[in-house]
Amino acid sequence: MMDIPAAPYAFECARESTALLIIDMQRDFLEPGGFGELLGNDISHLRSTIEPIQRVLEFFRTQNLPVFHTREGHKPDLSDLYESKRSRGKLACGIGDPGPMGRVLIRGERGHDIIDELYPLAGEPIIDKPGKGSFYATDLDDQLKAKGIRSLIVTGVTTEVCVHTTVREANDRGYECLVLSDCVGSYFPEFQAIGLKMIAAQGGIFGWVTESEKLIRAFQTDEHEVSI
Ligand code: C5J
Repeated sequence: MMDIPAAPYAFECARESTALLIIDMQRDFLEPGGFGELLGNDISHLRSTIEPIQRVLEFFRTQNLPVFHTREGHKPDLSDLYESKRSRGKLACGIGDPGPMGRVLIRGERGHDIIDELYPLAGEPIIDKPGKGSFYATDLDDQLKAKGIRSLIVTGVTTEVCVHTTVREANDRGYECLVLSDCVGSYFPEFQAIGLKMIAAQGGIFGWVTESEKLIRAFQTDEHEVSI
C-alpha cells in the first residue's frame, strides 16, 4: 500500500487495484465551437487541465497501469436522450442539433470525440455514457471489478457536473476516489473551488483531493521502494 498526501488525510491505495479515470475530455467541452462554448462558457478554464492530465496519463501508460476514458453523448437516433435533457435550457443549438463540429454531443461526430492531446491508445477502454455519471447506463462498474480496481484517480471535466456525479456514484459503489485538483476543471472558478471542498469535507465524504505532482511522486517512491 502507498500513502498519497491529500485532503482531508493521506489517500491509501495499492498500485495493482488503482486506475486512472479521465472524464469527458471531449472537443464539445474543450474546443472553440463546441457545446461548452456555444453555451457561452469560457473554455480556457477547462483547457488548463490538458497539460497536467497529459503528464498523469503518460505516467500511467509508462507504468502499465489501467486507464479508462469516458465520453458524454447520445446515439444518432437520440433513443438514449431523455426529452428532459434535450429541452433543458431552451437552447438555440442544443444536444442533437447541427453545430460547427457536427451534431452536438452525438456519438460519431467530431465534437463528441476526445481531444487529440489525450486521445486513447488502442486497448484503453472508452466508456460512452448518456448521463453525467460514468456509472449510469454503462458497464464501467463491471469493467473495474473485472480488473480488481478499488481506487480511482479522477480527472476530467467538469468538476461540479460529470466529475462530481461520477465520484458520488463511485462512492456509493464502494470505490475510493482521489480527485486531482489541477486535472479537473469547471467553467466557473467558484464552482471549481467549492466542488473540490465538497469532496474532501466531513472527513472525505465523497473522497480525497490532491495535486497531480503529489500523486506521481508517491507512485515513483513506491516503485523505488519495491525495486530495492
Ligand atoms: C456537462 C460534463 N457539463 N462532462 N458535462 O454537461 O460535465
